[in-house]
Amino acid sequence: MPRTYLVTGGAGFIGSNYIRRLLRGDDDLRIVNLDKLTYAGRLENLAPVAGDPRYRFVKGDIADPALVNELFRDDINIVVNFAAESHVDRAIADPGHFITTDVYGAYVLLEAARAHGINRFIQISTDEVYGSVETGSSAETDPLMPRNPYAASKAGGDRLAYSYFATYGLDVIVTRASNNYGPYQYPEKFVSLFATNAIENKELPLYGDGCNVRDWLHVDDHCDAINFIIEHGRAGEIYNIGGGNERENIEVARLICDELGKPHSLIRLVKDRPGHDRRYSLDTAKLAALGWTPKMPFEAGLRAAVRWYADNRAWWEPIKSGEFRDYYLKHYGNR
Ligand code: NAD
Ligand code: TDX
Repeated sequence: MPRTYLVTGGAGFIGSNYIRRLLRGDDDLRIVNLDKLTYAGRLENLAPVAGDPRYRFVKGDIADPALVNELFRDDINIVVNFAAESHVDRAIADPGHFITTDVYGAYVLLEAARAHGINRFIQISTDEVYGSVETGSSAETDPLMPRNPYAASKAGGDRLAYSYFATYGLDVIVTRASNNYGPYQYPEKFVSLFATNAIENKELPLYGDGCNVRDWLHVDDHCDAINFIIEHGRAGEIYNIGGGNERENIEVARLICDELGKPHSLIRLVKDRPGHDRRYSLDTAKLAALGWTPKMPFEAGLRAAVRWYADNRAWWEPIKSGEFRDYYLKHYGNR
């Protein structure tokens, strides 16, 4: 029997990279992609695999119990729950959807998994649940201190998933990855926004003093780590997935300009994000001890990602002149 994956949020940035990767080989598997197609979900991300007989797309909400239970009748073995509202600035402006999807949606999936039985449930969480880390690095055993509604909702889904292991013995693993970058990232996130703005000779709005630190993980490394954890991880465990590439935002902004041959004067310091976490940093010893480390060197990965945006204007131009433009003007005006 082929293994059947339920991938949720598979039309978004990481989920679509994950599905394209799973289908790259000729492995005997099946994938059901459940995605609501919010502003961030784009079927064009999956155009290369849409005709693959192993792949099925279902448009719908993870927070819809009737639909989710129906899908679980399909003998799902592995659940990878990517579906989420994922952008911090949107959470600050309007937190409600984050709670319904990132917490209640996770609950609906976990309940269905418990009722129908599965082999493994991967809850995709994030380094943001640890909150701002002034010194040192967050280990999986560290307390959670989320500081914005996105991070708090993700912490809710993260701990709810664990509770289904502790209480019901469901085979759950929680992964906490650092900031992803790569192709097909909705152009509201730092790297994809700055790369596409620079291509268009628009200003790059750098929050605060530009010295906040993020750890950058290439999306291919993230997807590779998820597959490794599905095969080798232990039920009930949490695994940090880091890139080992901590950089100040200003440094990344300059690298993006350099790759595109644009002047650093495009970078403009703007009003800070409220509650802006100063630094994220993951202690990745646990996953390294299990046998996985990231492979993509940051400068090469960033260069490739920026090139992808330069070479794929047809992917992001309609987004930036449509929904994204309306959202941006509403919240930031013509800054
Ligand atoms: P994304 O915003 O690009 O994609 C999210 C996808 O989920 C979209 O396709 C959207 O349509 C879908 N979705 C949203 N609400 C849904 C619902 N109620 N039901 C079904 N589908 C729904 O996000 P991403 O950057 O690909 O992130 C994927 C996951 O990884 C998220 O859980 C996020 O919290 C986590 N994560 C992201 C990063 C990062 O840097 N991007 C880092 C660590 C963890
Ligand atoms: O316009 C911007 N200017 C700016 O200076 C944007 C969009 C961001 N930034 C800064 C804020 C952060 O310090 O860049 C850094 C990265 O910002 P985001 O891309 O919004 O990511 P972040 O807030 O760090 O959260 C991300 O990492 C963890 C993802 O969006 C989450 O989904 C993931 O869980």
